Amino acid sequence: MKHLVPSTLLVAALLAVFPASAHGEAPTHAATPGAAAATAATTATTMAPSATPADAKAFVKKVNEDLKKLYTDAARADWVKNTYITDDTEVLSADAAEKVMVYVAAAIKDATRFNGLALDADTARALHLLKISADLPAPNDAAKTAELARIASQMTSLYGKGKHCKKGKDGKEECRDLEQLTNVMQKSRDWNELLDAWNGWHTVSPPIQPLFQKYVALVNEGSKNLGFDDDGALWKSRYDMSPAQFEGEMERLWGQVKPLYEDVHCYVRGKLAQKYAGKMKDEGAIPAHLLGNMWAQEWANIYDTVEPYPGEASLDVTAALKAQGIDELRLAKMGEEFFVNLGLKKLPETFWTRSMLVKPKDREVVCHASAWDVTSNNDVRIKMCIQVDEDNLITIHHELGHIYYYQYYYDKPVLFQQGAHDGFHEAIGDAVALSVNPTYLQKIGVLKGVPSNEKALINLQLKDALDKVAFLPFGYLMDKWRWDVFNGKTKPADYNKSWWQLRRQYQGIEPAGARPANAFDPGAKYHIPANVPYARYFLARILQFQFHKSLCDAAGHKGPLHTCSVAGNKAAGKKLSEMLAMGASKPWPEAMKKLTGTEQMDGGALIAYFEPLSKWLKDQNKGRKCGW
Ligand code: X8Z
Ligand code: ZN
Repeated sequence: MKHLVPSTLLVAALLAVFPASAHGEAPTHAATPGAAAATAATTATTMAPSATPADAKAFVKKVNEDLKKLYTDAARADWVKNTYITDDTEVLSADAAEKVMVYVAAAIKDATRFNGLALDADTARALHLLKISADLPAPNDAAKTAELARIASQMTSLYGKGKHCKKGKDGKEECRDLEQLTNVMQKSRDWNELLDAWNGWHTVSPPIQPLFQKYVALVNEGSKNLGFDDDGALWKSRYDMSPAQFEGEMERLWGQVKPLYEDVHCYVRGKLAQKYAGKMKDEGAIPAHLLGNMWAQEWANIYDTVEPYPGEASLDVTAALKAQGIDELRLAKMGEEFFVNLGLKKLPETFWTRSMLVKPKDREVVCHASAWDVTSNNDVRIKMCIQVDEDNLITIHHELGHIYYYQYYYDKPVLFQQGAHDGFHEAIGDAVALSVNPTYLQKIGVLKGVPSNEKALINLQLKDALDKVAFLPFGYLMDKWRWDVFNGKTKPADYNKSWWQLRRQYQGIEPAGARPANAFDPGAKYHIPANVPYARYFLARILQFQFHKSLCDAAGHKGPLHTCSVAGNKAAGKKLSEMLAMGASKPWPEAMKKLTGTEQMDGGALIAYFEPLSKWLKDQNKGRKCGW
């Protein structure tokens, strides 16, 4: 077996970084990650006999300190890379990430010497979180670790820089980036124009596939190195239950909401078949380019095509925002105001000076929205290419949800500076945004004259469902695809085939024509080249309704869930911030209990929220042949 450094250095380095004699005192040496990594291979055997609970506590303290420094270095480099993609920043970010990888792998192995000891709850929790913390698990080989770091960085850059170029009418080459192509997907209702934009973006991903294949092999090797069957097993281990139980949970939750999705699918397909008569039939799967979104993951952009009662309620939030001259900064400020009015903290001044809210004209950036705490110490920022529209109004609240989580747990040890699980992190902003409903938008003067009759309600609910419900199968299948890629059931030659099998099976979506032999369509979705697990978003769609319900209860709301907005309610804000402040310090069911009073994830609140629509859809779809 290869070692990261020559084995003669191992013991010396080990003693320098995690002294065996520490016995309760925090080691005082500043660990260099390389040295820490070097300790990995021998630690378990050399330290095991003398390890005590006090050693474990000291070890955790040291790891938290080291990680804070390493994460900060990596985040600074990554921030610059994401907001200024060049060959240099790509390497700098990869190098910083590599240091984290090496350190984390070594620390995880080192921590095995505490196995079987009776530890206090915080120490045990921290060691558990350390074990599941590797974003890019390092193989036990320095060259491979470095290669993995570089590949991961390259894949994100390729995606971020992605453009589709073709000869224009005047013979000149014209290129369109994802933002431009997205614009077409949102606004065009022309079959060919939509297909052209869809096909265009899907030419960006084939060059990513060879890198992705190597990445799969390397993260799997790294995961085995850290004691997991494969990288998917590591991802599934992050929910305070076994990977098999987690798969069961996902399936259970999907089962709760699937009938509602099928009803939405059926209704929308009927409308699209009318709109695109002659091009598609009202049966089977829906062509993937018609749903207003590059990945057909959220469909609210085609609301105009499927509106149940045309003209009954003007829900054109985009037009309203534009009419009022709201710019990118104002949109972000509106988000902050919502949280502040709940009684939560203001954003630090540095948020406004350091965030990237508008796409720079002079350089390549990764536009996919993200939220950061660069120093794990309230250096919070958003990176986003805001366009003033309804999607972005919701996304800004989503990102601020992450930022507010950071703001409430940044004084905790770094290992606890995470969501109760990653679905919690994704759900906060969305739960809050459920209160940014038309009634509220009318109150703050964005929307005018929102009627409250039955037809307007159905319009509104359908529009909501196009985003919230339509997303569910996509949220589920993204990782279903990767789980089987990681465990080897899906071979590289079948990547695209299995992707479309899942898209067909769960979403009832299919490509408009045969895909080219070199197509790598999963790579055209950010989170796949960017190595971001996706089950979190599925869970967040479920959780946000549960959280919304609890916040509404705290606010004393009476009446159906869909009529609730907790805007300005301090009791709801208090309840939320208390849960946020827990970070990951306790298993997620405890955080869940704090906010909702239960320890289970449950789709019931989502179903209750959409009850009026659900009844209406059943009526509409009567006698039609639903399903695909
Ligand atoms: O990636 C995101 C956020 C950043 S965590 C913008 N989302 C998923 C996506 O865009 O695919 C939010 C919804 C789902
Ligand atoms: Zn997010």
